[in-house]
Amino acid sequence: MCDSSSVDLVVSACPGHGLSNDAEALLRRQEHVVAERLSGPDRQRNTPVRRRRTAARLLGLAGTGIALVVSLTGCSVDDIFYFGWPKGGITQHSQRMFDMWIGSAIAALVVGVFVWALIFWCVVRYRKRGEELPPQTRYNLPIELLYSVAPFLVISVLFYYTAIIQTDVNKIPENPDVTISVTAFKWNWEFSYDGQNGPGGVPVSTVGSSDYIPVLVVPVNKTIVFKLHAEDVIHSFWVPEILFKRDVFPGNVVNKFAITVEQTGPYVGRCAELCGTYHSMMNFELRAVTPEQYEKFITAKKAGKTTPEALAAAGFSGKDLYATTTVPFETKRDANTAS
Ligand SMILES: [Cu+2]
Repeated sequence: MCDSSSVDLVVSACPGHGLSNDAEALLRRQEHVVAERLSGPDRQRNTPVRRRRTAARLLGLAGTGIALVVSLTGCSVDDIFYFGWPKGGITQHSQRMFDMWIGSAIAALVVGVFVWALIFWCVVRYRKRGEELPPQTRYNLPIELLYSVAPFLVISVLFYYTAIIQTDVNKIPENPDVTISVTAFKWNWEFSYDGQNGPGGVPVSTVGSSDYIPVLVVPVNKTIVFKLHAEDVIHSFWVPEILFKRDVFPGNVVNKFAITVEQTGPYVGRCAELCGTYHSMMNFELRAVTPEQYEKFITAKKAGKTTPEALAAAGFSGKDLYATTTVPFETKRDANTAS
C-alpha cells in the first residue's frame, strides 16, 4: 500500500503546480486532520489497554451509582428487602397486601434486570465502529409480537392479584363481632360502640378534645366493622399499622370497612386528609386488647366510667390509662409568638 499522500502525488506529478508553500502546508495539515478523524480514534479505541480502561471506568461508575442509591435512600439493611413497604402490619389483610407488594416488586425487578441487560448488551455490542451505517432491521414479526404480548401478560397477572386481594380487603362481614361508628370533626374523633349503651341509654363512646387523645379500644381476633362519618369536612381514617386508610365524608355518605386485628398493643391513628389548621394534630390511638380485656372495658363504660377508669378495669395502669403513642397538641391560644 502506498504511503504517499494526495498532496505528495499532486506535487510530484505536477512540478509546476503553482501552489505556494503556505497553501501546500495548509493542504497537508487538512489532510492530516482528516486522516486522524477517520482512522486514528478507531485504532486507539480498539487497543486492549483502552478497552481495559473503559471497562474499569464503567465498573467504577456502576459501583458509585449503587453505593449512592443505597446510602441516599436512608434505609436500614432490613428495610431494603421490604422494597418501600412498611413491615408486615397487624391485621389479617395486611400480610396479604405485603405478599402482593413483595411479589410485584420481585417481578418488576426480574423484568427490569432483563431489560437493563439487553440495553447494556446493545450499547456495548453494537457501539459505533466507523462511519458506515449498520444494517437496519425492521418488520420483525416475532419480535414485535413479543413486544405486544409480554406487557399484556404482565398487566394481566398484576390485575388478577390486585382484584382478588382488593375484593377481599373491601369485604364487609354480615355479622361482625364488633361495630364501631367513627365520627370525625375538626379536629378530633369520637368512637361509638354500636349496641352498647350506658346510663340513660347513651351509646358507649370515647371522644377526644384539645387536651385528651381518644383511645379506640378493640379486641384482637374478632371481626370489627367501622362506619365512618364526618360532621364538617372530609377527613381520612388511617392507622399506619393496619396498612389501610379510608376517607370520612360529611353528608349522607357512610363509608365502611372491616378488619381483624391479630396483635395486641397500642398503635397511633391519624387523619390522612388535609382538613384544616390543626389537621396534623388530629390523632387517636388504636388499643388492641384481648377479648377478655375488651369485655371488661365495655362493661365499665356501660356502668358510666370514664375511658381511663374503664382501661383500669381492663387491667391497665399508670401511663397506659391514656394514649401512649401520641400526645395532645399545644394550641398556644394564649401565645402571641409564632409557633
Ligand atoms: Cu381531619
